Formats: sequence, C-alpha cells, structure tokens
Amino acid sequence: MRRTAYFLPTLKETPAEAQIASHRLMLRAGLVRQASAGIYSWLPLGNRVLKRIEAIVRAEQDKSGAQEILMPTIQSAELWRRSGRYDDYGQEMLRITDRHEREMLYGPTNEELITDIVAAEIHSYKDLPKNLYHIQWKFRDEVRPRFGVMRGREFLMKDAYSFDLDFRAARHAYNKMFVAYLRTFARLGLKAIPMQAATGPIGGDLSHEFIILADTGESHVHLERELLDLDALALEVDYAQDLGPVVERWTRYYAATDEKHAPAKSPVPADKLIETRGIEVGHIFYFGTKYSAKMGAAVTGPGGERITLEMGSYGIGVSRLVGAIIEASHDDAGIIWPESVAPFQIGLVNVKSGDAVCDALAEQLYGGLRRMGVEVLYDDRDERAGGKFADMDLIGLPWVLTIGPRGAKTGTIERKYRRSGERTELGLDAVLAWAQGLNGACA
Ligand code: 5CA
Repeated sequence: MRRTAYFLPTLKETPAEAQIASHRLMLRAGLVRQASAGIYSWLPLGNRVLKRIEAIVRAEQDKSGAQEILMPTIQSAELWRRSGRYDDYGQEMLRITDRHEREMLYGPTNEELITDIVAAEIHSYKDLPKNLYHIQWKFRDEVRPRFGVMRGREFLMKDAYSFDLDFRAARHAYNKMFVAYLRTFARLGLKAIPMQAATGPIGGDLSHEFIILADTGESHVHLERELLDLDALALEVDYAQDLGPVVERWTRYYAATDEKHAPAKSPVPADKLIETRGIEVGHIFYFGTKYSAKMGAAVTGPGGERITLEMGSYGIGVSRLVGAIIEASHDDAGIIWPESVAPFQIGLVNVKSGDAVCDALAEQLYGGLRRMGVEVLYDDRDERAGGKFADMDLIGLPWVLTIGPRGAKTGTIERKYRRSGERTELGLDAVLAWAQGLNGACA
C-alpha cells in the first residue's frame, strides 16, 4: 500500500480526552475515531488489526471444535423475558421499539438467542456435544465508557456457547475453551492469566477471567508469581483427550479477581501474592441449566428420557484486545505491534521521494515485496524524513526498511526492527530473501 493513497490520518498532538497510552496511540496512529461516547469508527489501519485478531481467535476456536455462526445484533425482548433477564439486565441494555411497537434490544450477549436456536433444532443426545460461536458487535450502555475501546458501549466480542448432556461433558467443553484461550492470547503476544472470577449477570458457579497485567487495567487482581513463568505458546493439545491436567497446571497456583479474593480465606499467605491491576480480555462461564431449563433446551436421552442441556458461555473482547495489546506493547515513540497482529509487516521509508535513484530502488523493493505477498506500507510522500520516521515509529510496524540517497547509490537498504531498534544494512536481494520468511508472506 502506498502511503499517498492510503487513508491514514495520524496526529502529532496528543488528544486531550485520552487518559491512557493505548487510547492516545489509537487516536494518534489513525486506528479509530470516536463516533459518540463509547462508540468508534475503525479506520483502515485499525480495521486491519481487528481482522487479524479476529482471524487468530477464529482459528483457535475452530481448532477446538467450535463452529462459527452469525447471530443478529438486534434481538426480541420476548426471548429475554423468558429467561427472566429482561428486567434484571437494567440500564445497561439498549432497548428499542420498532414501528409495530414491538420491544427489541441491541444484544449485550447471546445466551437467550442461542439457547432458543438449539432448543428448536437439537432433539437427540446423538447431536451433542455442540459448541457454537460468533464474532459480533454488542452494545452495553456502560455508565462510564472510558479508555477508548477498552470500555466501549459498542464493542466486538467473540462469544461461544456449549451444549452438553451432563456435567462431565460440560466440564470438558469448559476445559477446551480454557486451553483455546491460553493458546489464543499467547498467539496474540499476550501473557493472559486465568483467574477465579465472579459470574455477574451471566450467572453460574464456575468461571475464569483471562487477565493481562497492566497498571492501567480496571480489574484488581491477586496472584502467585509462578503463574508468570508458565508458557502457553508451548501448549500442544489434543482436544479429544482429557484436558484436566493442562487446566490443573494453570489453576494449581492461586489467582483471583478482587470480587473473588477474600484475604481471610485465601489459601496462599499475602506475602506470597502479587497484588496488581489487569485488563480482562476473556471470560468463561459454566452455568449448567440456568438458561436451558427456562427456555426448554432439552434432548431425548438413550433410554428415551428427557435431559435438560448443560451449558457454558465463553467470551473474548476482540475490540478491547486492540487496546490491551497496545497497553502491553508500546514505548514513548508509539505502538510496537506483535508480528501476529501487525497491520502491515513492513514499513518502507523513502527518505528522499523525488530523487531518481531513491525512487527507483524503493519501487523495485516495493514491487518485489508485493509480488511475494508481503504486506508493506510504502511511505512515498513528499515529506521530511523526520516526519516519516516518527510516523513509522508511531504506527509500530515490526520492520522498517529505509532507503536514503547515500545508500541508494550502492543499492544498500537499512532494516530496523521496531521492538529492539536494531539496524542492519542489506542489499536488495538479501532483503527480498529475508522477507520471504516473514509472517504473512505467501510462497
Ligand atoms: N456471554 C458471556 C460470555 S460469551 C459474556 O458476555 N461475558 S462478558 O460479559 O465477560 O464479556 C466477554 C468479554 O467481552 C470480556 O471479557 C471483555 O473482554 C469484553 N467486554 C465486556 N464488556 C466490554 C466493554 N464495555 N467494552 C469492551 N469490551 C468489553
């Protein structure tokens, strides 16, 4: 992509309304713009990151055996009356009346709708287990939307719902999501720690929040230091096997959110615990028959008996993750994207656009990278070099290739790794050979 053609409105000034780094950087790097309180438009660069995160979430859900569907954002109030949550949900629910005076709502979550679908379509124990998920916008009329996409009113969520015959099977479904979440967050470059959590309006009695540690997080948490040393990237799992031992490895250490942590009852003494803040990027729940019983989701068992389904639900804050990743990975100059979610793998800076030698080498490099399928943002603008470098650091692409008048004469290109600042000089062929191995290059 050529920067001269790309819609990438970066800001030099720090927007006054942004209180935390990720919000500031998302506005400055042209990822999002606020549409109204807690509601954002995603500009091309932000949208690319969102899609890459979605793709990783989707790949790990699919690998675990969950199946993707797509439910609507608008739901009928009648469904929520059946579960009893229409009144309980309170002012966080955005209620809408259509032209026929029918009460509707913008979905804050989907337990009712999915249970209704399964109740109508699944009748035999032979059709179980099932785990159905979608990646869809939600609306919660938060009292204090803040920190940009971190606590939005409209936000993108991956929500999965599992249906099983009995507790044992439901626990296996829960464990599968537990492990899929560990893998997902690790692939996103995050160290997310599962913590015992309260269940709030979703309900149930078994629940974990996945939390990344950050001073700007809204959750207060307590955990044993050993958890920070566990490596989820090394997890190779067979989802058909008993995942109990994997879950046990992560839950044998104590970690709990403030709501669940009772200092007097803590199994671990206070001096062994870290008390800190974190960002909740995922939350999983087992709640048995809470919805299925009320909404008639039951099947016929092997002996002809009627069995009410055991359920769990599993959420990931997809749009929140964009902010969370930035909180975890930035410096004074800007964002530092993990390769797995970067909007482009490479930024190409032509220090002297308009100079025939620089332009020729830059075009050759840009063309070569594109033919290899590498995603590259080429800053071909007629601007000061300082401004181009500052913008590249701000938007945080993993690699920056620079072509300047001195190097161009000998065909030399400078390659910088954004995360470490390490610089190397290479010729055109060497750069192309190196880029072949990059994440995102298709052979
Ligand atoms: N139905 C369940 C699981 S599918 C559910 O709604 N869980 S939740 O309420 O915990 O939300 C799931 C995830 O969505 C959270 O872990 C969080 O990462 C994200 N999330 C929740 N509220 C917001 C918000 N206001 N802004 C951005 N992300 C949010």
